[in-house]
Amino acid sequence: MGQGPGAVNSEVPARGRWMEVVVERRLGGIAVGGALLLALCAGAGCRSAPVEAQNVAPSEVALTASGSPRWSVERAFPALSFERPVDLQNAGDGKLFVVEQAGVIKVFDADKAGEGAEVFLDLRERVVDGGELGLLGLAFHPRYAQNGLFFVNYTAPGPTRTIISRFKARGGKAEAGDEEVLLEFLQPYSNHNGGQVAFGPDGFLYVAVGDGGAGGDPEGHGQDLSTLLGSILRLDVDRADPGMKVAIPADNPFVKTSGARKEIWAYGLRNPWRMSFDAETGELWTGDVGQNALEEVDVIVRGGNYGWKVMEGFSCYDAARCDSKGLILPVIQYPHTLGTSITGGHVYRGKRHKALQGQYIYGDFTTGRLWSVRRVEGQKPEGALLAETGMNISSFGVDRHGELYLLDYSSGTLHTLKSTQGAP
Ligand SMILES: [Ca+2]
Repeated sequence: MGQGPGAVNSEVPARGRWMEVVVERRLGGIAVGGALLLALCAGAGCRSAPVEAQNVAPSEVALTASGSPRWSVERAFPALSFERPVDLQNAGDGKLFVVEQAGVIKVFDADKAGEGAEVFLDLRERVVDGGELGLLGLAFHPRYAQNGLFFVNYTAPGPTRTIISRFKARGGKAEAGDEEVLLEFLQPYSNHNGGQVAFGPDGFLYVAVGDGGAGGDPEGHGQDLSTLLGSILRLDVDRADPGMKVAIPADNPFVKTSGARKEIWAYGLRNPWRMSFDAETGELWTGDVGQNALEEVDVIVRGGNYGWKVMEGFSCYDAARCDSKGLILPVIQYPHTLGTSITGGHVYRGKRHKALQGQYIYGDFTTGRLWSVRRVEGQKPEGALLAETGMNISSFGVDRHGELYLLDYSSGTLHTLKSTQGAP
């Protein structure tokens, strides 16, 4: 089974094949039901200690009251299109940066998009691209305006490995030769490379790492704290510990755990494809791509174990040793009848759409369905279908005002949400 950048399924993808597979897997119509909703982690408690999993009963995905989507997508910046875009970031000003999987970052001024986009960084000679490999993530230093520093996550060849590196922009552009590699680790298979890098409100850099690939996590990386695979990492990129290019924050959860990698912030993930911090609460949200049945949304907390491969979503995966004790279950999941490769999005904090305030908006790469989920303390999360976009949603991004964009991998275009019922 091949796949897009976020991974769909079990087998190692053949390079260049995934798009055919996406077409094969595309599902028609609005399917209802099957997915569970559950709040295990609400409010301030989410950010401290892991929450223990409980026995949960399934309930249905809540569609909007009418049963039909209330939103559609419309093209943003129609003068611009990109080649296989996988990330969109802003640096705190009016510019938007689009990451193309082959290894190019392009930049344009959102108010002057008609003038076109320019190359900000070209890393193609260092990147191995195809399937789920490539340049996958970009994060600007919180003080980018002063120091010009930014960070990328990409896969490099010979042997295939993930590289997290730092660049310094000069005069609004960056050069491949300015790279400083901060961290690298081997990727045993070509798929499940995670790829997001994002600064938390604490000023540390968080890195999403998949389980290393193949299907069914054959080497058990998800539950193995001695490997960086299958984890979210937390790094201090403003300092360096002896023998390292980064420092380990003193309050990382496993700094005193024998045999554990001290970079790990949370683990038990299969392929966290796109993660973001809620600009208001500071919570870290991700979509974790499932194996054969279930796609899930997780809120990541310090030291949390998100279950893979003991669990897939709310269900047991590795039944021989299925014990959900101590595991953090998803905020919400959906079954493969609705989509087969989740793309995590953002908690909406923009001004344009009041109806979406505070909702986490995410979608599916293969079916183009777009959903929201809202967590209310003490209640079951409310999920809703927002739109059937028909796109291969590879990522989301926000501008400096928190307005949301969707990236269509196939056409390379950017889109915004539009209410179809006149709601703000
Ligand atoms: Ca999980």
